[in-house]
Amino acid sequence: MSDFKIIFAGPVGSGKTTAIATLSDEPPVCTNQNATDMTKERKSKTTVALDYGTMSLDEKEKIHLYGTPGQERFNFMWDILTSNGLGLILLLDNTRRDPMKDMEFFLQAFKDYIDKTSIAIGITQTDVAPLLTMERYHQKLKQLGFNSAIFEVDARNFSDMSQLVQALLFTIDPGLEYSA
Ligand SMILES: Nc1nc2c(ncn2[C@@H]2O[C@H](COP(=O)(O)OP(=O)(O)OP(=O)(O)O)[C@@H](O)[C@H]2O)c(=O)[nH]1
Ligand SMILES: [Mg+2]
Repeated sequence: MSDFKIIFAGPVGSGKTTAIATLSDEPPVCTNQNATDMTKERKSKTTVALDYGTMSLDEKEKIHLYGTPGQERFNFMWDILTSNGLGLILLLDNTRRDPMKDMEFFLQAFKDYIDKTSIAIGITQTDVAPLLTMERYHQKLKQLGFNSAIFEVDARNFSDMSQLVQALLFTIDPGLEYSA
C-alpha cells in the first residue's frame, strides 16, 4: 500500500479538527474560521476547507489525516478530500438532536467512498450526554448494510483516537499495525 490517507467526516462539532490535532505528530494545518451562522450557537470556530495532520505508522510510513468541514455548504470539499485514501473515520456528536440520523446522513453522503474503502465510527461527547445504548447503533448499522467498528471516544483523548484509527487500519488490512 502506498497511499496512507484517512478522512475524518461528521457533523459540526463532532470533533474532527480536535481529533486531528490530538493525533498529529506535527502541529496540524487547520482552516478554522469564526462561525457566522447557526453553527456559532454550538461553537465559535468551524472548519471551512480542511484540516491536515500526519501520524507516523513506522519509521518509513506516515498516515496523512484529512478533516472535512461539517457544514453541508462546504460539501464540495467532501468530494475533493476523498480522492484516494484508505478509509473514513466518521465522528458523531452525541449531544446533537439525533446522532443516529446524522450517522445515516453521513453514511449516505460518503457512500461511494465507503464502498471503495473502509469505515470506523466514533461517538463523541458521551461524557456530556450519556449514550443510551450501543445496541441501537449496531442495529441501525446492520439495517443500513454496514458492519463497522463503532466506539465511544473523546476526540481530545489520544488513546481513544488511536484505538479508532487502529480499528480502521485493521479492517483495511489486518497486517497493518501502528504502535502509539
Ligand atoms: N466534553 C467533550 N468535548 C469534546 C469531546 N470531543 C471533542 N470535544 C470538544 O468538542 C469540540 C469539537 O470541535 P471541533 O473539533 O472544532 O469540531 P469539528 O468536527 O471540527 O467541527 P466543524 O469543523 O465545525 O465541522 C471541541 O471544543 C473539543 O474540545 C468529548 O468527547 N467530550
Ligand atoms: Mg473542524
